[in-house]
Amino acid sequence: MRFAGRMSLVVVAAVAAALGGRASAASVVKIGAALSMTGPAAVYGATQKAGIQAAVEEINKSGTLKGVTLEAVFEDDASTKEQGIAVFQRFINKDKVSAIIGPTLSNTATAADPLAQGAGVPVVAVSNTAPKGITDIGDYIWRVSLTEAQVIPGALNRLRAKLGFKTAALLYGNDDAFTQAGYNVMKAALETQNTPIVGTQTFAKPDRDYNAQLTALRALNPDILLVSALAENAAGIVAQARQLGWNVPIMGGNGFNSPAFIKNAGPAAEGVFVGTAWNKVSQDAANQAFLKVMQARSIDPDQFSAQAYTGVLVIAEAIRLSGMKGGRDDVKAGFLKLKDLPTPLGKFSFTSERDGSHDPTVQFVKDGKFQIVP
Ligand code: 1QQ
Repeated sequence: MRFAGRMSLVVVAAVAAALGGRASAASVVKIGAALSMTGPAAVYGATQKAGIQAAVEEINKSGTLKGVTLEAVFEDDASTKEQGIAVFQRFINKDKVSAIIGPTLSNTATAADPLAQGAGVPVVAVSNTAPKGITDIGDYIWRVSLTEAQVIPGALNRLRAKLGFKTAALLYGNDDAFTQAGYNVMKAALETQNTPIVGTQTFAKPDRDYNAQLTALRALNPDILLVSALAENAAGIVAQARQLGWNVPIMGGNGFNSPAFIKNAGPAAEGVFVGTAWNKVSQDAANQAFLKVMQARSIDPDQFSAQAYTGVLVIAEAIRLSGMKGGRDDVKAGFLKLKDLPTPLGKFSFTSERDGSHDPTVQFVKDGKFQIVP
């Protein structure tokens, strides 16, 4: 009897310590990550997930968020609006996350983000690049990824100076919010820069044969071909253009920024240009630290993992700026204060429109890898 009494006291003490520990120490802040693990954007989702996992572990290990532990909850948005909506509902109502990262595609975001806006859950877009229809949904929608409008006009100017092109042709996917928006930006930039557009063709995500469009554009003899496509279509388009023997310089939109594009296009990818939000060779301390973290995990990072990593960094910084409070409105309040945060993308701030702000650059494919245009 005495023995049992002693035991139960020990048990009570242990339980009390555990409860006390939990109450005084770590509150867990959940971040929902809605990423494309299947469907046409799966190549981006895979590296985004790697970036988020690395950032969450690094932040928890560093102890910068005293009393707060981050926890990422991953769900597949399947590259579709329908699944994006279902995942957002789950994050908002069931997992009760403090913030959502994603969804991968702008197309999905246009349908899912309004749910978060309505529920007062902050969203951090880390790969949506359609200039309109994302952050203008409302004051809970924020974005780390630079838009096509922030990247493409400058990239075109750089390439014009380098290549001296005088005319252009356009090829774009007409069934996706991002590929359409990218086309609008390319067209407007060429017009502003007084470069005549000699021809325009379209395709849709399920298409695999682009020979008719490429042949039609080639006959118009443009000096450069601009393509707004997701990675899988991009690889097919570039491979088929080169198979036709068409050696025109090609510049892609953000969909080209995946190593999967290079892998799938093979040698045809050589020389293709793309504006990018991440300067992989940046010597900035924050980028070097990111490269080291990824290397330790045996991951060769891409722009999408760098942006996703940055998405976690801005949420962590927002929590810190809110006095280590991680409620939904604490995170949003922190975003309003965040300024010049060191990230792999450079010193990061939000614009007054809640979009990202940092310097873009231009890369091209050389020896099967992206290299920064010198
Ligand atoms: C978008 C994009 C895609 C190419 C990457 C996920 O930029 O949908 O906005």
